[in-house]
Amino acid sequence: MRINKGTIDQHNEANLKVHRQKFDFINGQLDNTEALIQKLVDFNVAIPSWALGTGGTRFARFSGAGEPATLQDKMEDVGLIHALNSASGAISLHIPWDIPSDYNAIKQLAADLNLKFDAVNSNTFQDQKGQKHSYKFGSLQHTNKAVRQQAIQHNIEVIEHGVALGSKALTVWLSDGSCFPGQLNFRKAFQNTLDGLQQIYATLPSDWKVYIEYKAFEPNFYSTTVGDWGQSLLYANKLGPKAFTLVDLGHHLPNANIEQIVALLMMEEKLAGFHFNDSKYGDDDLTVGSIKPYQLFLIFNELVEGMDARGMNHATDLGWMIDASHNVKDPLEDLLQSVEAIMISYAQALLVDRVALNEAQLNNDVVAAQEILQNAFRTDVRAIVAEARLRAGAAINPLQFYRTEQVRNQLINQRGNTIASGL
Ligand code: LRH
Ligand code: MN
Repeated sequence: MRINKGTIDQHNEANLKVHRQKFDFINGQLDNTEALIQKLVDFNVAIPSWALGTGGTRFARFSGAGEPATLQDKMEDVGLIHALNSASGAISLHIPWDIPSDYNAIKQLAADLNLKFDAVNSNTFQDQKGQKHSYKFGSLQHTNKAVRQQAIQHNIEVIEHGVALGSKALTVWLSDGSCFPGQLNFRKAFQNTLDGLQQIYATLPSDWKVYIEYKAFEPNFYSTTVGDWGQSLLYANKLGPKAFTLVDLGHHLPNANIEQIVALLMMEEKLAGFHFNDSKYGDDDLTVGSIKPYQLFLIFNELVEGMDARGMNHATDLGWMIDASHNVKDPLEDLLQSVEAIMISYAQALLVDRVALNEAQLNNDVVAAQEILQNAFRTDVRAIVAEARLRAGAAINPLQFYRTEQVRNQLINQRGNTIASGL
């Protein structure tokens, strides 16, 4: 379903007066609004192809309606989100869930929808129909060479799919690990995995990157072979300059200091980017900023400090992706909320008075340091984020537009009560 530009203009017209009041109020308090707005206009977060349908848990999945049934439908839904917030101009595909049947048609559709193809994701955590060897006891770590070879071959094929689409990165998340003490020789599992990753790495095009995504637990519940940032960094350093560590916010043990991990990975120039989501307990894959918005702000605070310290391009030098699952929300509303939360945290981090913070840190003025950070975190930047959307031709209030225009009902009328497979 395509959003008509005229309808967005009408929406903005109706919201302009109130928006102007809010924007003029915050603009009056800041001295770098224009630079801030330009950074927001340039910033984009990729949408995962697997998060456009309703998700579920092992207990139940309460499916929604009007959900995408094909890759084309999924791209249309990402295009719809991007038309409303002009900050979601990329889709991240998962192979084999999203193997294009016609590459040229898919690339033409992406161009029509103003979308790029972000990192492609391999999948050796499920057994596909007709698959020769099972991944029940792992893939690249597996004790059986034939299983490892099958997983290596799959990742090489995923890179080929990505090259054909114009993607520039492969994300490898391995569910490999063990469920019981004694089940696995950790050293051999690491070495098998490294050997497999080295064979995959050797086939990477010169301008590609490989993102090593770590996760503390699930589906294995005793050990995970890429279980934390240290292990992922070990692999990335042993692989070479095109290998980086990907931070999925939900993949940490409780109370992990993720912003410190981010600062150090950037110090090592080994930060790939993110799978943004939020969680209270495990890998809950909840809406970004819905549980720990202050943590999200602190992560962006380290990102802005680290990127500026290295003269990095905020919009393009790291991988910005969402990885969420929608058990009780409309998937598109959930994704609109997630992108909004990311833009708000990024804008607040850009407001931090770096000179004053640096001075407070040098003087160990702990109170002043907290005041400087929380002053930015407590600044309501929503009108500035909306202004960036307005200037980029998108909607002042995407969620309000989505509901007022009854977009979900229009999708149901168009697709019928189709139910898509979400995670
Ligand atoms: C694993 C993960 C990984 C994806 C999968 C869909 O928990 O975060 O990034 O492959 O979710
Ligand atoms: Mn992830």
